[in-house]
Parts: sequence; C-alpha cells; structure tokens
Amino acid sequence: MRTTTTRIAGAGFAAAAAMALSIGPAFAADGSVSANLRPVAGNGVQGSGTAMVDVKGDTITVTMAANGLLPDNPHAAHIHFGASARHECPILSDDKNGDGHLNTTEGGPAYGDIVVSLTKTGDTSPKSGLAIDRFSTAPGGKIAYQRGSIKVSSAVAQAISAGESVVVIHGVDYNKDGKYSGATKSDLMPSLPTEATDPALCGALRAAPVGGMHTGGGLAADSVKTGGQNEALTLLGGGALLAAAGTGAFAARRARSRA
Ligand SMILES: [Cu+2]
Repeated sequence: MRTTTTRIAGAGFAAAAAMALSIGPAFAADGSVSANLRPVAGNGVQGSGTAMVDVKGDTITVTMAANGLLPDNPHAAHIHFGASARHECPILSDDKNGDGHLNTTEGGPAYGDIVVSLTKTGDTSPKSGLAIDRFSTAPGGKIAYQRGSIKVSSAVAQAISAGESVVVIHGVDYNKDGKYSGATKSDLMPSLPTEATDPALCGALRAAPVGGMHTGGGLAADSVKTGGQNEALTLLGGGALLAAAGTGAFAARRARSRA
C-alpha cells in the first residue's frame, strides 16, 4: 500500500516537473544576470571583477571589467555551462591531480564546458575558446569588455537567465615571471604552458544584483522583476516552486519580499 502511494506521489511530481519544463520556453529567457569575479582557488591571482549579461531572446550582451590579471598577455574568457555541472566556481577539492592548482578541466564539474567565447571580434562560439589573438591582453592587468549581439542557442540563453552559467577568465602566472611559462603543459592545448589556460578569475552569473554594477534605479528594476517572477510561479504551481526553491536568488528574493 505504502509503496503504491509513494509511486503515485512520485509520478505526480514528475508530471509537474515535466510541465514546468515544457512550459519553460513560453516564458522568455529575457533577463539580466551578474557576477562578482573572484580569484580561482589555488591559482595565485590577486584580482577581482564584475560581469553582467543581458539576455534577449537568443542574443546576449556581455559587460565585463576585471583587474589584477597578468598584464599584456592574452586572457581567454568564456561563459561556461553544463547541465550536470554545479553552476559554481571550482574549489580546492576539485584539484584532482593534487598539484595545488586548478586547471580548466579540473574546474569542469563546477562550471561545465565553454558555451560562449568572450572574444573581442569574430566568432563567439566554443570553437573560439582558445582564439588567443582575439581576446583581451589585459593592459595594466585590466580588462574592460563589452560586446552585444552575441548569438547563443535557446538552451544556453535559458541557462544563463536561470543563473546556471559561470564566467571564467583564464591565464595565470604561478612563477611570477611576467609571462606564460613553466614545464606543465596546458590541459586544453599541450603546445601552451598550463599558465596560459588555467582559470584566473571566476564568478557565477546570478539574477541577484551585484554591488557596483547597478547604480540608481536598481531597486525599482528589481521590484519589477520580483513581481514578474512571483506571477510566473503562481501560474506554474508547485513544480516550479520546488525547482526554484533550490536557487539562492529565489530564497533571497523571498526573504526580501517578506520583510
Ligand atoms: Cu573558460
């Protein structure tokens, strides 16, 4: 008896979840997400930054500022996403080979694959992930980047809007010799030293506003968003509520709207 009840309840939830998923695309993926970029654990970078992504349909605009990077060397930068990734920046326990640093592959379980290459010109697909001549060289250790009209798949657009993607800027200098060097080869491209591709700064793109990115009018915009989301949740019912409850952004909004 008990088993049957459980099965029925389980099926009910599965149906609700499936409904939420199938209804998903009807809600435009439009939205804004932002991230505070922080040093990747173990990789010796003392820098920071911010990134903001506006999603409109299947097109995104990316605004990014960062400092504390190895100056005058190309820094590959991407939006990463993986459906089964943690949607986070990697932590030291992701250091599989135990060398004390996190290479790009070791960060995979946290942030997934490259889905957008933040090149200055030309192609922005994952194929340009290591198009070193089209990324910023960080003069003075700083990157100031903005690019619009970046086409992505609707799956990627939705993942970004849902707060599941992560910005990563690559390129570190472990031995502090002012260039990409060292005996360890890159996990992505063996012709390069690992310094050239290891992740330097990282930030998870979330719907919550980031300090310093929004000036004036931020509160009003956020209230509008909160209203919209509550409405969507009411329409979708329990399945979506359960799914949304897993995200910190949702919890924060809920707390705020209660206060
Ligand atoms: Cu990357």
